[in-house]
Amino acid sequence: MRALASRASFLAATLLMACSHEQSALAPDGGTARAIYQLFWFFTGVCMAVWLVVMAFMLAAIFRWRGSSPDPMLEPEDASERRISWVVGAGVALTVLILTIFTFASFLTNKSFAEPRPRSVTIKITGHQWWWQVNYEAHRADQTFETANEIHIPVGQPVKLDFESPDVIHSFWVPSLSGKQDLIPGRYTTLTIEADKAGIYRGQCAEFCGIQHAHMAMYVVAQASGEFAQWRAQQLQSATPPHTDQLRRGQQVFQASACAMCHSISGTNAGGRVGPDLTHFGSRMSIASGTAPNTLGNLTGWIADPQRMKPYTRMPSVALTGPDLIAVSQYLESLK
Ligand code: HEC
Ligand SMILES: [Cu+2]
Repeated sequence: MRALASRASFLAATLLMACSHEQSALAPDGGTARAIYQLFWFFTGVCMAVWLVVMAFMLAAIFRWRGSSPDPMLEPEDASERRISWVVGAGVALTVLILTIFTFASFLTNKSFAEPRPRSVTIKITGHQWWWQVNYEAHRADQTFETANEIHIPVGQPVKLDFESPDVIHSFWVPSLSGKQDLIPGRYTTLTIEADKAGIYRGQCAEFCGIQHAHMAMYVVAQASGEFAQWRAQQLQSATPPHTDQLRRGQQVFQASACAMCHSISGTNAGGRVGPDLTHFGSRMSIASGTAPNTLGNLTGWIADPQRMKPYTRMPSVALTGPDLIAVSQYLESLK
């Protein structure tokens, strides 16, 4: 049974990988990530060239040393003295020139990030220990909705992210799409991301934020604009009402136990604001910020003992009977 479950989750992970992109700043797929990638290779290339030149000079010095007996330092020859000061002078000038070019190149790259661009979607992202709250903003309140740990964006369109943190400093980093941006308590920060290709991009918190910092990942799902509109329309809906006795039982368990104090499910009386919104939990890929793939088995394990899967997570274990545990898990998975 256990082997089967682990094989199933391995399969799910493999499927996830199949359509996902490598999490790497060296595999850029969007505007600012590409600029950072080019800057990186420019710096690396120039530094490599400098290193090669230095090594060449060193080897030349080793092979040309003739072991002359009278110490040359004691009897400096005018000509060699002049040559040495010329070489040192040129070395200093070249170093200053290269550093100036580097400073200028990184200034220009940074400046290009700040250029205002029309952005079709604005998303507010709140970092919590240790998960991401995601709110899609709109001019009309009935067009806004909340989700967690998974951000859908339309391909080829700049998307504005506004950041907030109520607890400690986090850092939002999806290496293939952009550089890092810190989320600082009491301060407003923002970032524009853009994906050139459809696909799933993994990112994670890049600023140590407590014991489960490593389990604070997120996925950016870049979709063609039609698919994105469809996803958005579905997220705007209230939760699917339970349509079997078993699912109804799951909903009752959820509403009658501590779950509803911390989680919201729109269209029900669960309105807690402590943990992730679960209105469309069944449509998400992962549980607890990328800690495990979202399968019924993993979910049951999570609800039964969240502290085992993610020690010190802010979700406590809630005592449920076996049948209640299964019913509530099935209910949450039905919330597509
Ligand atoms: C004290 C508040 C609290 C209670 C009570 C609570 N949770 Fe949670 N829950 C959280 C927090 C906080 C998280 C985020 C944990 C993390 O990722 O570290 C969470 C995460 C989850 C997730 C994963 C969501 C996601 O998108 O990754 C599910 C599912 C969940 N809780 C279900 C339940 C159920 C079912 C119950 C009742 C049996 C329950 N919770 C009780 C606070 C709570
Ligand atoms: Cu963090």
